Amino acid sequence: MENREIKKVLIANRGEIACRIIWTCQEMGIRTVAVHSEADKEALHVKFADEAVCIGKPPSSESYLNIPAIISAAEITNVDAIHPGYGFLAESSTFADICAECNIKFIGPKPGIIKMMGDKVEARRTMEAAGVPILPGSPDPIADAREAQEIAKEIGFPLIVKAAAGGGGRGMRIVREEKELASQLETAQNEAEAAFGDGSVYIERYIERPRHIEIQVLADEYGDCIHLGERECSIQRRHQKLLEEAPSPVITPEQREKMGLAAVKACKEIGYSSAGTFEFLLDEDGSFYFMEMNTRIQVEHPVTEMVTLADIVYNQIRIAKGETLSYTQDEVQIVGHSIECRINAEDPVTFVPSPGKITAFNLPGGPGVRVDTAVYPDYVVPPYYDSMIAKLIVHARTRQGAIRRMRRALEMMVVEGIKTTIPLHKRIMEDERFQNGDFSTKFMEEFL
Ligand code: MV4
Repeated sequence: MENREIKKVLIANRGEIACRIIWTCQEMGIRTVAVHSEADKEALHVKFADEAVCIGKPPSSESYLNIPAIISAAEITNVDAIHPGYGFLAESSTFADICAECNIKFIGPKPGIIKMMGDKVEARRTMEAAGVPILPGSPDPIADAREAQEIAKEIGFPLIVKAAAGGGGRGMRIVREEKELASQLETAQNEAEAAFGDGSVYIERYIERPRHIEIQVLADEYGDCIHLGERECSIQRRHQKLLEEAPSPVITPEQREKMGLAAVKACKEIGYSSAGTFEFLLDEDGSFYFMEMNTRIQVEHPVTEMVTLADIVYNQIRIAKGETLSYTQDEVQIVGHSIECRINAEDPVTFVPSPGKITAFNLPGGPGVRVDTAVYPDYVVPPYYDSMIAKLIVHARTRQGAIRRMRRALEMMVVEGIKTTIPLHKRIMEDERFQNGDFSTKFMEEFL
């Protein structure tokens, strides 16, 4: 196999994921370069990297999203590769293209694939062609109200209008009856135009109480691909996930194999390489439908790592080096149960961000507890970025054991000086419907 040398990696990110990437690089003997904004001089990723480069002012647009500044830092430090983490430039095909032009390996799939998956209409069409189940809907962007009415006649109501350039729930409109269709279509188009500069929308049959289930895949550059099972991500609020678990309490081994095989087959057909995630909607009758594909490492990747013993960042780097996958599908086993609680610097009732100084801090430990974080005592959480300050992850033999372990770990986690979502997670762990695995994406609407 043709191998690319990766001796030094620049991490184009901050916070816990930058630290997470550094941990694996260190284990692999790869040197690391941190980039940081002026607000992040005291950030942990800066302290743990071998080198650090300041790339601009505190706002993301002037630092972590500043492509020329990041490429300059990569050139000055002579790195072989850039790991983008999640968010920021992780799904920018433009950034991946520029990295390639500069002979820097972008740790992720090919730019053309990132671009294709960014267009939700094209992603849907591609998945349908690859045999992945999709919901009945429009094969192309909707031209006008008349076309919308024709499609509605075929798929019925309720239906959902989604932005082609959207994702993560922005620019969606649910339509429950014919007489609302034209006006809701126009609203969705206007919102999409305002939010993304692209007013293209498409239509799908609406599932009332779905679960959000996603499949983690790993694919090398030679057409081999495996899946690492599913994550259950239904517990979310306003399209922000609050906690995730693996495996899903409702997915059977047969269902897992069916969803996994569909994802693997699709990866092979489109020439996908690197780690990736297939998001599915699971209907109450057990049917699953493709929603979106994420071409990056995800926030919730640790729950998969816990139940499979895989290091997903290690696999991303191996694949980027041009190596083959290090295990076969038969060697992947799901052992026990893992839950991740996202600890945000937010008011646990209003979800208003709560940046500031952490005056007291204690991390839980003990059997089956993992904490991915970049904060420490006396650290000042800056107001400029995402409010997630830690991920508390547990692993146990059973789901009930994992819930007990999470309750214990949440009790032992101390963060003072700022408000956090720890109290909210304690309440969710005590909820009977959560404990019974009896929930959908509507869980939080019914919980609060
Ligand atoms: C849907 C749906 C029901 N039916 N599509 C939300 C995020 C975006 N990726 C798509 N989303 C949804 N699409 C059809 N045809 C319900 C949602 C949805 C949702 C999906 C996953 C997790 C949380 C959600 C919360 C509200 C709506």
